Amino acid sequence: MPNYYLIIQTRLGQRLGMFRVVCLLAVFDAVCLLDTGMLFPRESSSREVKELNGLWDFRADQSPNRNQGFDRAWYKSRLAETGPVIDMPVPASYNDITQDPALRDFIGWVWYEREVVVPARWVADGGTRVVLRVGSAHYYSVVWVNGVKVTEHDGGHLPFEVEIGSLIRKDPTVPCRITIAVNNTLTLETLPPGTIQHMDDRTKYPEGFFVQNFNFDFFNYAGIHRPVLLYTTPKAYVDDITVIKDVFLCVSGLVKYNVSVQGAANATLSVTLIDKDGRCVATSNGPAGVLKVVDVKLWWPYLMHENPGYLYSMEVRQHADGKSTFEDVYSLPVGIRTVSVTSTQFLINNKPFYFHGVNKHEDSDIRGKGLDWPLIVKDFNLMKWLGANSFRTSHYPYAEEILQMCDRHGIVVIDECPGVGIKDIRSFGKASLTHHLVVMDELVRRDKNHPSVVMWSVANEPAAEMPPAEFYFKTLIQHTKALDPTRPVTYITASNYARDKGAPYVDVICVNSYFSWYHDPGHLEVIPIQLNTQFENWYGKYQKPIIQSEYGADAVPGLHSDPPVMFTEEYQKVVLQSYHNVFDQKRKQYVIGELIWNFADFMTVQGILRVVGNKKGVFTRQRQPKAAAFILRERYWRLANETGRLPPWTKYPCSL
Ligand code: GCB
Repeated sequence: MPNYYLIIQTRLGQRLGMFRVVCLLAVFDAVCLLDTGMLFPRESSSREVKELNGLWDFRADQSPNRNQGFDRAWYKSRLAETGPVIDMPVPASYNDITQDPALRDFIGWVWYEREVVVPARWVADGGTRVVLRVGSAHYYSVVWVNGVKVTEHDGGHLPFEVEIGSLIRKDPTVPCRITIAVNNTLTLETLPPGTIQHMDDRTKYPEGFFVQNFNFDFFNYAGIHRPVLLYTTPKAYVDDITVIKDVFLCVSGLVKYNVSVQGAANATLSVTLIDKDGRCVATSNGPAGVLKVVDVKLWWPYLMHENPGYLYSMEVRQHADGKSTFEDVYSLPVGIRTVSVTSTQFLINNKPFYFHGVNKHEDSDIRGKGLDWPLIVKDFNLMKWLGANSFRTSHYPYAEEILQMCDRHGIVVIDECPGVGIKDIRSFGKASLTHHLVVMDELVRRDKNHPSVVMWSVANEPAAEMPPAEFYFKTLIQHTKALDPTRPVTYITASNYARDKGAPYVDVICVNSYFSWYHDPGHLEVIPIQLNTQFENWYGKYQKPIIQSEYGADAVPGLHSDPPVMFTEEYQKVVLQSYHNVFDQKRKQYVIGELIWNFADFMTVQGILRVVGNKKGVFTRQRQPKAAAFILRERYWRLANETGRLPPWTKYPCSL
């Protein structure tokens, strides 16, 4: 765990007589409940990575209590010996892979297994750590290697890992068999929460019938959603890196870093910052220090600068000591930028930033929530086509690979934890809060170094008016701020401004509203007045900047009507335009952003309000534009040309 340090940093300001003290809190250690890092696995001269993606053996435990796999210890032998297995791609949700509705809607334990040939040199060299890492598996996972339990993890959207070197060395002649059992059952204490309801009335339901209830609007896809891999490090290794960036007079960049090493008491470290042309621009030694970059190239958002997403590479080198410690090298991309908030503005590098972006889901045909590179790249191309400069990871942390794309392309991110659907008062209890704090620790630990991440969102639309919400959100937000004092913290509200218990603690008010959809359906004329009232009420009470974090309407592609009626493409268009008119007045005052709900159509549970999923996308689930996409595109490019600093060729779409 990085030792957060007290930096008493005197800078040019001191010379000018302005003494500035930057206290980056000794609280990190005090609040963070985790004791190891979670650096993204990267190859280097001292590290190798072996991906285990592809086909795994798979078996759902269909026994009535879903516990046969544990009762009969399926992990002890090859899964195929315990019963019938099928091919299952990793990464992918398992739900839409077969034609079996029972698997699509399955609740309980599923088992994955795969044998791996481990390179002989990894086995032979006892000085090599071999780490098994799962990018994410939804929701609860237990992992065995050659029948020995090695780890378990609670939570469906963040990575976990375990060192397995000693196990694979036990008998180097047998292949390494990895078994992962994953359970998608949600409880009142999971994030997101859910409950299982058994239906015992035999006149209505078959024997053993039960359903899972939850208060969120996306399909609870399950399985191994992100890459599984093995990677190596030396025995003594760079375990974590924390960088905190500051900019001085727009000329010098300061990168304060903190490196934690495991396996060596006194490691010798050197740190080098390298620019895109391969030039070394700053160096330092030791586990903590400051890299000063003269003529800094700042990290700017897409459309705010002609050279967005500028990244340096920070090379951390732990030197061999000639005896037991070997060299370890880790390179971390670093973008230098600042973020701050005033009562009316969101500032990046001290310049006002207006969020014109989208809300997304990790969701697509067949793969469900499985990481899929063609989809990721297509989505980035579509966001750029739209002129979107930002998105929110509604309603859970997305794959770190996506954040890396954001860093490189300058797409700004509001990074949300899976605190969605917290509506039951029992989910505000101690166990829920404790778990929520751990999830924030895991999220900040993974994403703290991404320049694209500018704000944390601790929840979406909780029942914020319930009495326990005040203590719950006060604790959660303060904890998150202590973990990361450099970024604002928020949660997304849909509560009444006067009764929302968490709003006093957030830095930015993020409001969701669906006027003329869930309220006054069909009455487009109410939007101007109701939206105006919404903004005036929130700002009047809190004097904090506001983001319209969701708004929109369902449109079934190809349905048309003029005058517009609900579910047609025309209705969706007019909803957007009516919201935009109000945004244009309020963004001159305190509205700092607008995020459409949603980028693309996505799957939900079946119900009378959803026609094969949620259709509020401006793109279909197959990423084809609806009429609303063109409205948004015209607007976003106009906003970009007004608020950004664009090279001439990017102005083209304005002539639309
Ligand atoms: C919301 C939720 C989002 C839903 C959306 C809708 O407020 O935050 O998860 O999908 O509304 O379409 O109802």
